[in-house]
Amino acid sequence: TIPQVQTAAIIPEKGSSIVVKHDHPVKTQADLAPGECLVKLHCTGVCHTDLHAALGDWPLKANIPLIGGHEGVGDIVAIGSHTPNSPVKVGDRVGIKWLADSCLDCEQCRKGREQTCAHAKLSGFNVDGTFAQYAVSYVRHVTPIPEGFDSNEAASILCAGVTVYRALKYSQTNPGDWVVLPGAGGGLGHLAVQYAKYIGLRVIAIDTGEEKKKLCLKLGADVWIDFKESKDIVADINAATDGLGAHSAIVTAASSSGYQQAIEYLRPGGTLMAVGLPGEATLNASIFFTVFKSISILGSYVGNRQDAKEAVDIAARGGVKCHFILKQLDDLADVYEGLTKGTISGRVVLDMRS
Ligand code: 8ID
Ligand code: ZN
Repeated sequence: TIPQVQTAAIIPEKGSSIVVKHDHPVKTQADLAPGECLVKLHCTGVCHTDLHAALGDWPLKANIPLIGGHEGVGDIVAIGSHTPNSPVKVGDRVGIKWLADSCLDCEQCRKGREQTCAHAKLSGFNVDGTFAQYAVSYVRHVTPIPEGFDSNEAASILCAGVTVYRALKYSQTNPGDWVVLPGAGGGLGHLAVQYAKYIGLRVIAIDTGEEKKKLCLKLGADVWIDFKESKDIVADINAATDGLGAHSAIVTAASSSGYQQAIEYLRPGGTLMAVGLPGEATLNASIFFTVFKSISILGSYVGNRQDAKEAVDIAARGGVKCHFILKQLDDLADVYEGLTKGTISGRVVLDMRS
C-alpha cells in the first residue's frame, strides 16, 4: 500500500538550505496523468548538478520550491490511467534520469537529441525529482534496470554514467588514443575513467588529493596529474604522450579552471568535450590554434534513452562500477558541503529504503 505522506528533501527557495519534511504528500494513482508513473525509490545518487540547482548559480533557474535529485532507482507502484502503449508496467524496477520526459515528436527528439527537446521535463529541476521516497516520472523515459544489477550500484549510472558514456561516444577517439579527464576523481569523472578504459582508451586523470589519486589509479588510469601540484599541466601531458598531446579531453570539472589549456594539450585533430557546468564562465580558447590544429569543441549534455540503456547495460555486466558511499536523505546538506569543498571521491548515494 502507498502511504499518504513521505519523507522528502525540499529546496524551499533559491540558495537556501534543504528542508527535510516527513509529511510531504504522496501522489495517488488518481493524481497521475496519462503517461506518468509513481516510483517507490530504493535510492538516489547526488550529482553536483543538484547543488547548482539549489544554489541557483546557473543562467537557467530551477522551478523552486522543488524536490531535487535525478539519479533514482526504484519500483513502479502505479501508472496513470489511459496511458497508451506503456513500455513498462507496475512492479518493474526502473531508473529516473535528469531527462525525465521529452515530447518525442519534435525535430530534436526525432534526431535522437531528446535532451534538447524544448518540452523536456528535467528531474529535480523543472519537475520534482528523486530526493523523496516516491517520485512521479514518465513511462516513456524511465530506464529499465536489468535483473541482478544492484540498485545502489545502478543509481549514479542514470546521470553521471550516461553523461560520460555519451561524451566518450562522441569524442572522435579510437582504441589506443589518449583521453584527458579533468575532474577524474569526482562523480562523473571516476565513471569516465572506467568507460574510457572499457572502450580501449588510454587515460590521463586530472584531479587533486591522495584519495582521488588512489581511486583513479585503482580504476585503471594510466597517468595521474594533481592539478594543485603540477607546475605545468601541458608539459606533463606532452611528456605522457611522446610530445604529441592527447586526442581528446572530457572536462567534468565543476569549475572553469578544468577547461584551461585544453586547446594547448590536445594534438591536431583533437576534440574537447565540454561537460562540467560552471554557471558563469566562458571558454577561453585560442581561435588561431583551434583553427590551425583543427580542434573540435563539442558540448555534451546528458544522453537520450538509448545512451541510458547502453550505459546501464555496460555497468550491469560489470564493465564499470560506481564507487560510492551510502548515506541518508538527512545527510544531504553535508553532502552538498562536501561537493563544494571537493572532498567527495566518486559519488554519494542516498538510501531511501530505511
Ligand atoms: O550533461 C552534462 N553535461 C552534465 C551532467 C551531469 C553533471 C554535467 N554535469 C556537471 C555538473 O553540474 C558539474 O558542474 O558536471 C560537473 C561535475 O559533476 P560531478 O561529477 O557530479 O561533480 P563532482 O563530484 O564535484 O566532481 C567534480 C570534480 O572536479 C574536480 C574536483 O576536485 C572534483 O573531483 N576539479 C575541479 I572543481 N577543478 C578541477 C581542475 N581545475 C578539477 N579537476 C581537475 N582540474
Ligand atoms: Zn547529474
